[in-house]
Amino acid sequence: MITGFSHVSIVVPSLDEAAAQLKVLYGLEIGEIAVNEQQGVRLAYVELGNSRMELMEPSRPDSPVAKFLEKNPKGGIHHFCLAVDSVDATAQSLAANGARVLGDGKPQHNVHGERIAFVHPKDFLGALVELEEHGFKRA
Ligand code: CMX
Repeated sequence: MITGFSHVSIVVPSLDEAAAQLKVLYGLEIGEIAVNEQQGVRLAYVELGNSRMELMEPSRPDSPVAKFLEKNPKGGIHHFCLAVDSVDATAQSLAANGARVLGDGKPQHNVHGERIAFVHPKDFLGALVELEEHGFKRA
């Protein structure tokens, strides 16, 4: 069951350059940079009070996010993320209703260790959606 909105995620060619631009133009600070090896991303968050923005760059050449940058060299919105009470239960319910949950079925985790899953964009109005277990409550 969807319980809230978690974040919007933007892929950037360079986290350092993105951080500098957000600081100079908007007075926004990025948090600590972390690496999620499983997902192949180096990432940081901009806390916005009622929500957050996630900035990601590839952490290795075969990162899925590197593929995104090949198609969008200047970066752009990659996905948005909804909090759910249970990734497994939500994925099962989606599958039962014909929506495709991406991946090979192995559990995936975000940088906080929470369970995540991605829904095929064609089954969510054309947008890539991440489901994050309890992500909203962490805020
Ligand atoms: N926006 C829109 N469509 C996208 C997309 C995007 N950002 N990324 C992929 N797609 C489309 C593909 O074109 C493909 O469409 P078709 O089936 O019509 O050809 C479809 O979605 C499936 O993509 P795929 O690459 O074939 O499927 P995979 O299962 O190999 O991988 C995905 C899908 C989205 C999980 C992977 O490409 C990806 O982006 N992984 C990174 C996930 C991520 O952002 N993790 C960060 C976690 C952050 C944290 O630690 O907190």
